[in-house]
Amino acid sequence: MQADLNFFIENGYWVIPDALAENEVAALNEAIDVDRVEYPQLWQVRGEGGRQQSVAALLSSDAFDGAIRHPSIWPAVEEIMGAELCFEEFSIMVRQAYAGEPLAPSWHRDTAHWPEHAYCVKNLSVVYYLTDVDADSHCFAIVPESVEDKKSAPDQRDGDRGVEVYGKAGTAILFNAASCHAGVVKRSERERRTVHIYYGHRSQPILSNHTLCPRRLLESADSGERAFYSRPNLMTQLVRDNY
Ligand SMILES: O=C(O)CCC(=O)C(=O)O
Repeated sequence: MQADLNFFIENGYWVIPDALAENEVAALNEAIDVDRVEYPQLWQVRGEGGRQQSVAALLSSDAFDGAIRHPSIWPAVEEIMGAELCFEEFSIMVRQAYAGEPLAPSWHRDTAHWPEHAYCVKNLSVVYYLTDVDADSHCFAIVPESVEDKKSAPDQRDGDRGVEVYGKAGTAILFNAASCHAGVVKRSERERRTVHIYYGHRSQPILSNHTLCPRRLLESADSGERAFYSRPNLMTQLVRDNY
């Protein structure tokens, strides 16, 4: 773990191969298939050569819950984030097969740096690959940036030094959401599926109102889980308090 943490400190990301077992990947893909058939209206079509995304999957199924605090990633998430760790966002993305002209990746940073934090992380993201990803398929890419560099709040947003991350279905990529990153669309006959989770700190402002968090998680019988979901976004607070 220390070597991986050191890599994270130097580069801002951490890859965990085989984070999900084959049967777990299959179960998630099956739940996605059901969700797309039953609730197509909840899948946003976002262009970018065929990007579809749902931020509502936690509402239609509990099949995704286990990925959020999965034992294969959880020690790393806790180590990086520290004591005030809380839930922010959950979504599923499908990038369809693409036969068009190459698209310029949209390099961006999701959030700000937090220089006062031990690893400069305001929000951590975990991306799970649910399909095999290699040089010929759509992939996640990130510009390596060390904790030391982040302290000077860099704002470069190009992918000149970007690194494409490949891995089998079941791979998890943890990254500082303030790092410059992009989805890279390839000319590919393969669909790519991913789960995207964001983590924050209870003391920090809410990241987004994208994900409505279900009551079964907010009011979990497990005190650790309840603490993790105890700083819901505004939309979740309103639903919890009024409905
Ligand atoms: O992997 C991708 O397709 C894009 C991921 C991304 O941009 C994000 O997680 O903010």
